Amino acid sequence: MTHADVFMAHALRLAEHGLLTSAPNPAIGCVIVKDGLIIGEGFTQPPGGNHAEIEAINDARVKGHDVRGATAYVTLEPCSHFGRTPPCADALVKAGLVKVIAAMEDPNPQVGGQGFARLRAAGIAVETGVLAEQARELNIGFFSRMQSGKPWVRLKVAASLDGKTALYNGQSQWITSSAARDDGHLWRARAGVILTGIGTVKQDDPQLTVRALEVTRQPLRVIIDSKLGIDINARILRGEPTLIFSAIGNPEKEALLHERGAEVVVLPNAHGKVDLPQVILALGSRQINEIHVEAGAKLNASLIRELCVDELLVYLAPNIIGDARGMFDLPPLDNLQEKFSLKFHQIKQIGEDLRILARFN
Ligand code: AOF
Ligand code: ZN
Repeated sequence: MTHADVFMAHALRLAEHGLLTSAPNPAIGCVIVKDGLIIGEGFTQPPGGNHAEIEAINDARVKGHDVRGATAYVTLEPCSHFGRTPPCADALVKAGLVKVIAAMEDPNPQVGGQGFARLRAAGIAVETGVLAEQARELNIGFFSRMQSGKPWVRLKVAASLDGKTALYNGQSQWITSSAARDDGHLWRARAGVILTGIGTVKQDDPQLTVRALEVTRQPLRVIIDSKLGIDINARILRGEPTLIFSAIGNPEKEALLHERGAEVVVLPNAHGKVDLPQVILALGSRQINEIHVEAGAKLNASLIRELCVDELLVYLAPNIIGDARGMFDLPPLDNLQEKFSLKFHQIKQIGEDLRILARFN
């Protein structure tokens, strides 16, 4: 590890502090280094609040340091545009920094290299590419949305070692342990949307909120309900906002749902079902970076068949259930060549269970 790697790793750890609050902005970290010492630290504040660089400059000043002549390590290119806040590149110039080391360029077309250009034009040395892969991973949803218009879709399943998620009678509590359930809530919390299907709403009457940890904002709950058959007394409609995608309009039911604070969007495909790829794009237009799917085997399968999933988050418990419900309600294949191939991205033991992150190619 070089010195630059060490400081950037520190900036990445700071960035993580903003993971549950910065959306739709990426969670960015910044450290200001002078004479080999960290004199200021910052991370992205909730939208409208300071970006990481401004926080780090302020932090150094509050601690009585002179930032002139210092180097900033930032996990993303400093911004060059007037968004909710003024450009960080200008603030770094004004503060008298001499060097900026960024993990990578900002994929936001409003920035996209112009932050670096502004810094260079002001005589500041710029380096980029330090721990770029880690920086991208941390904000994978933001990068996905900026590059394709689509949020990053992570589909969670908790299953026994033989891949079963529930008994045929619906009983599913609890296959995995409490450590895995708490870990699952952390992934819920960092997503902008928790997506489920009408089958799960009917079967489990879930709340799909983050409860295992304290959060300042709850993800938007999104329900795929082709026939708009949701019970208006469903628990998911209480409290936090809910968005329902259906394939048919039903003004009366929609009015009832609006009274409950839910929004209904009619988005059919040619088969009379909800158009799932369009749902993903629609959520991207609403500035959602990450979608966390917690649904039943049917919707899980449709999302996979319609190539809407980027990553599986699988908790595997060390138990065997036997004949029971599986993860994906996919039809039998005639040929193994038709299988869906993934790559294991990360495997970790969480309490007694295994957590597997696997990505589609
Ligand atoms: C930075 N530092 O910490 C972050 C940046 O509307 P605004 O002003 O909050 O700007 C949001 C955009 O700024 C966001 O889309 C992304 O391009 C960039 N994020 N930039 O210099 C930061 N979070
Ligand atoms: Zn900025």
